[in-house]
Amino acid sequence: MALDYILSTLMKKTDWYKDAIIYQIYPRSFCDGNNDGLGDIPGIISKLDYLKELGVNCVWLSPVYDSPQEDNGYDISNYRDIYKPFGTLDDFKLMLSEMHKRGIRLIMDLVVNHTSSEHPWFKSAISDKNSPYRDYYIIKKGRKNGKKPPNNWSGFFAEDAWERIGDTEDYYLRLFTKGQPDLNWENPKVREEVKDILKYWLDMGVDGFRCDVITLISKDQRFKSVFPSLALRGKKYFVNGPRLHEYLHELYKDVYANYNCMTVGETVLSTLDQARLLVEPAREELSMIFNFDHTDVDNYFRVKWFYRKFKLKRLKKVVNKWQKGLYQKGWNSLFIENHDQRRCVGRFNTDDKEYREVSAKMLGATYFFLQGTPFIYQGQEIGITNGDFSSLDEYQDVETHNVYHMGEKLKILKPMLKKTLFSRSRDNARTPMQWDNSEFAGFSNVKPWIKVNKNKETINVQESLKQDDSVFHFYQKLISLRNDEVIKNGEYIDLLPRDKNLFCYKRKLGDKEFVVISNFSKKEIKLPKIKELEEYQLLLSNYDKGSTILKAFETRIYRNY
Ligand code: TEU
Repeated sequence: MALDYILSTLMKKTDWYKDAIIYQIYPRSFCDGNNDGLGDIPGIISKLDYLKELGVNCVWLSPVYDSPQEDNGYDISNYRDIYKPFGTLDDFKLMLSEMHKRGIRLIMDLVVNHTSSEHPWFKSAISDKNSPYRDYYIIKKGRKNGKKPPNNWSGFFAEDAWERIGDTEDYYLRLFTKGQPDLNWENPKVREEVKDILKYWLDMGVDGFRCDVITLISKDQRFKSVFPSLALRGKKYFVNGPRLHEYLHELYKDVYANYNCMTVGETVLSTLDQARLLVEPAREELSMIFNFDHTDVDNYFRVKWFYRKFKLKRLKKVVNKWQKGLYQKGWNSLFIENHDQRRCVGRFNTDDKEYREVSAKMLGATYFFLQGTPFIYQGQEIGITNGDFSSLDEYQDVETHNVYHMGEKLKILKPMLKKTLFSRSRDNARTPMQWDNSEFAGFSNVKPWIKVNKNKETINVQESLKQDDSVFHFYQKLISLRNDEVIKNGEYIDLLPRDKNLFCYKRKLGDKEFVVISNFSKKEIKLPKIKELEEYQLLLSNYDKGSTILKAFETRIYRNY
């Protein structure tokens, strides 16, 4: 077992996550160990040497808990057991020890803003008004004798936020699907349940948690209606609610403080000021957060369906805000893909065809040397593209279907609806991992639960491992360059904030400087006259020979030490 891992588990609490390179696994789509068409834990175990070779030292595992899978596991019916098709608790324990043997930590997905409607708590809550679990959920009387919901809030999946309980006058709050009732965190029993769940997995040796939609757990108890709007009506009453920090500090004090673990909060719609309160070490709430500002630079109103042309200056402004905003105040997370976002190649003005590899490398280098902990989403390290779905029935994601039906209701023209929906659907990130060019891409020997992208013929791990200049080997180099004090603690300085095509920044620690320059366009652009680029040593580029011209999507990394 890797020495630094053993040492850190002996020590009470360390900020090991500041040296972590975290690989996100979406279990349904990673590797199918028993050929039932679904990825699973034995499949993950069979690929741990691959992750070791890539160089990552921590895995974020999207939910593997027991679940009816209405939202692919983000709807949990038993927090202490594994979804049977994914394997058993013994499989899980074996996976955890095999990871630790390789010096790879594991963080689990903590989904406690809501449970599944199949969870025994909820079943009891709605079957008996006097159930001790009734107050585990947010159940309110409807207006007009139950004919109308308690207020006009709407949820994240383009539906009303309330579900009527049978033909009673009562409704339960569900900000996602009707199969995901929100928990009532006002109830101290609910918070005790969550603490016990955390201790259960931490005592098993798990190293931390990615906390799902954690900024939604506190709701404004006035449950007031709001002025009608198209999306997320009422969000000011259920995002960053009044007791959020109190609850997070309670979890820290009663659980996290006693383990050498980390937490990363998924904080949709959070501002920099709100983020500072969440990650300032002295406040003892979260280790870091996922903010989504950079994933909203190509949409309007932070709703990804409202397409907006990408502008590099807008992205640089967001990166500058968060790099400077949290510098020496809190720790950032760094990501360009996850299981809710479309693939990055072909996004941010890049190209997923002729320039796929250089685009994947350019985007990788650009985000990898910012301050914070980098996350790599499965397949990103070989430059996987969006899915090649051709009809709505090939999509599996509940959100995609909900939004399609809302689009129909709003009479949005089908071609426009499909274009936006298909390019931005979450299923683009959930196609089976492409291990080789066999029929089902080495993911399985049988037809998977979701369509395999035909481009697995050329885009697959086997091919990437063979080619020295592949995206995989480029990510290996990025990972090896991150182990550097300047990257860890250096100040962030944007060297070309107003340039429309070039993203050039440096990380500075004393007189040591590390510089990244990236061309976000297909055009060839003259290398700007910046002394750092003329005098510093070129470490890495996604093109063989550098010149005074930056080629399409060219990226270069320099340093003076
Ligand atoms: O996502 C929350 C969230 O913000 C997403 O729903 C996002 O708004 C949406 O995908 C944008 O299209 C978390 C999980 O990451 C997601 O997979 C779950 O569906 C959701 O919470 C509910 O648990």
